[in-house]
Amino acid sequence: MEPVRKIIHIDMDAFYASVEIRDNPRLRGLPVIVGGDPHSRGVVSTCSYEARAYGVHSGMASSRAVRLCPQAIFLRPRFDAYQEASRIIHEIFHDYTDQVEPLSLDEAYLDVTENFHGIPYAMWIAREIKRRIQIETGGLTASAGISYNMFLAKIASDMRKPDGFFVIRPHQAEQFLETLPVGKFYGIGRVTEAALLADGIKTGLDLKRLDRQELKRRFGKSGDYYYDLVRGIEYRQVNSHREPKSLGTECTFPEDITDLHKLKETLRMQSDEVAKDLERQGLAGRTVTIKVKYHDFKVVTRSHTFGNYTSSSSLIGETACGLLPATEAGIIPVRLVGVTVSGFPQKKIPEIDVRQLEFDFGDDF
Ligand code: TTP
Ligand code: MG
Repeated sequence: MEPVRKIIHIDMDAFYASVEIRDNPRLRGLPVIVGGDPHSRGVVSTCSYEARAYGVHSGMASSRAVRLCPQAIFLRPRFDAYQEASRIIHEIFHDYTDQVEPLSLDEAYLDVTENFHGIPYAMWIAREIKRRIQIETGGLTASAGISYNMFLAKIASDMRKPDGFFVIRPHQAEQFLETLPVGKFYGIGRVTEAALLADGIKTGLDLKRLDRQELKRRFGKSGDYYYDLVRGIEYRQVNSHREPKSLGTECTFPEDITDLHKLKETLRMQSDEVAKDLERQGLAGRTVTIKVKYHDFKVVTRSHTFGNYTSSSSLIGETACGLLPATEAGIIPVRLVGVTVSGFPQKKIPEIDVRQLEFDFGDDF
């Protein structure tokens, strides 16, 4: 039988805010918010745990964050600094294995079942990675989750944040999942969560009581996935070659816009940005999508698909502008526009190697 996988999920704590505090230690212990202009409809990127105590969180309007925590230190993001810290932590990961799947600047999955140093326990590796991150980034902390599949490792890394370390062993998984709120299950977003809660399905145990048929009715093709997941079984594998499905950018205007020229100018600039990004990643796509958010927060998207792949800034820009008349922009004031390119060439996906789980894994983790 194949060995049980040993998966580590690492997630930096209050990442952008922690970098800011590292670079300006006088901020330590204070509520620090990193985000867009509170006077100009910016949003919170993240905040220190001290600010979280006031109810501030990622994605919240900066103006609201300031009302909740008027004494907060408000900082604009410095992406270069975050990218540099990200580079360091990803280099550390690759010292142990090539099986690293980055999820974002501050987060990755590692499959350390086999690792470069022959270290037998994932826990040892996770401890060492945490320690090295702290030393090599000049004081940033990460949380680590360890388990035998990706979902459980990710849940585990969230359990003891910040500076967390949490292991979910195979024999603990099912019981652990039974008490987990449904909103924490992989892929269950806010809308699905609300629908489940409305039907009294609150925890993993409630989810486990649904048969395959019912799960398929609720989740479509993913029904089988959830049937297994809630029983602690997940076949996803750490994919070190994962490529983005789309690349895009968007921006909120300081004031609502009705002027079509201005909207098109923004779309062209955004197309240029996306084209550069495509080029950097060696990608080209067939579908151009624009997103328009009206002043009342209603969102529409419009797409066009070509017969060929493109990464041309001017073609993406012209296509994006050409899609604008298919929206009510120019009539209804617009708050945000964005451009996305998707439809990248399909690479052949390797067959998923379905591994048997061995549940009496004991403490050898
Ligand atoms: P997260 O890992 O989600 O958050 P975090 O690292 O700030 O805090 P936690 O301790 O809970 O992990 O995101 C990583 C960074 O990505 C975060 O520091 C800022 C950025 N980010 C945004 O810009 N906007 C967002 O909505 C989110 C969620 C994150
Ligand atoms: Mg984080």
